[in-house]
Amino acid sequence: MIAADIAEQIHNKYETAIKNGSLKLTESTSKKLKDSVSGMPYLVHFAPALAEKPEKPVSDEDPFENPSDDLIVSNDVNEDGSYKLLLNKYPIVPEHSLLVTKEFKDQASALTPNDLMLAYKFICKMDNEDENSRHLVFYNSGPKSGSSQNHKHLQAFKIPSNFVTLQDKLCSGKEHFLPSITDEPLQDNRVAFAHFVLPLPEDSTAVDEDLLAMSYFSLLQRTLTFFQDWLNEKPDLVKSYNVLLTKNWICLVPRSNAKTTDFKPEPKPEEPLEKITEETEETEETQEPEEDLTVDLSINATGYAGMVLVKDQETYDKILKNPDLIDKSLFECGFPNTSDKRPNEYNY
Ligand code: B4P
Repeated sequence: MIAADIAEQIHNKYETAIKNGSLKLTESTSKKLKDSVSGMPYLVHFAPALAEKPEKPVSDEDPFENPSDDLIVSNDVNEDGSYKLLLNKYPIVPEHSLLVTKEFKDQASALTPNDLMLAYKFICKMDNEDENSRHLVFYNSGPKSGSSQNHKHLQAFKIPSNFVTLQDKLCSGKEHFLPSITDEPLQDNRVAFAHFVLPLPEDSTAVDEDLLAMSYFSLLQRTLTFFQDWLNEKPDLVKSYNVLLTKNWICLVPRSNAKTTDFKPEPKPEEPLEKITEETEETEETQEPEEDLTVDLSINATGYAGMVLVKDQETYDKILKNPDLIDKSLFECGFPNTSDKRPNEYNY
């Protein structure tokens, strides 16, 4: 059972950790943007100080095994010996916390019904803090999901006020359902990347382990299908995905790359030499230099709720000029949207 005053405990621990220097909030500026095609809202955090941070942990040590007391909010947050609650040592938003398994478990392992219920109850307790407070719990699973630590952990922070995510829009006014042959999970066909969303019951007392587990596994089944289907074209694919959970919905996103710079575009089919020569002759004088659309983004689960972390000025400038580059990046780190495909076309 999670303590009724857990939000207050996190707040107090965070304030103390900031004061005594055990934790440092990295400064960032934030900008709201919107995709011109899908209308997907984005919140871009620009944190140039993070460019200095190594991408991979510098040592193999597990930071969650014996964390500093200054970061431990609870050693047994669910009072069942399964999870501890820590403060994130390197946050860019205040009170970013981590639900970490007490015993080492692999970050690539599936969420259990107990993990899901704990995450949901945690959100309910945190959202109760005040009526405008909404929290996101997320799980970066597998090497391409954006995760940097292998010890199983879920992360949680408050969704910035007045920020409406893609999933909020998709689920607005929709009742909970489980997918069936006639009812596919929700997926917005205006964004380029695959994502699977289910609304959760409005009444939290109707949500139990079974409902969460059935929702999660039905989305996981669709998510993992990509790794079977793409095996011939991309034999190096490793099973990776993101889970995003709020009080209102659950979303899974299959992942192909952790960073946009890892994306390898499909080679263009070769054109006959004759044709290329002709076209070159005709267009030589009028051709404009192509706009450089490459950006350097590392994307974790939060990106697929529209919250994007940018560490370098060049990428930030490009995104401000052309916010549609975010959809392109989410696509490059995910898989193509499947909302136009019928379930029997991708064989579950
Ligand atoms: P992972 O799932 O493994 O990785 P991540 O959140 O993508 O963060 P990463 O570590 O790759 O850092 P990044 O530069 O992308 O989570 C591991 C978590 O454990 C991280 O939160 C990490 O900070 C934390 N951690 C590591 N060592 C720790 C220790 N000794 N004690 C306690 N906690 C420890 O991102 C930099 C930061 O920004 C991360 O905190 C990340 O979670 C956060 N972030 C990224 N995108 C964000 C967004 N859109 N909004 C708000 N915060 C965001």
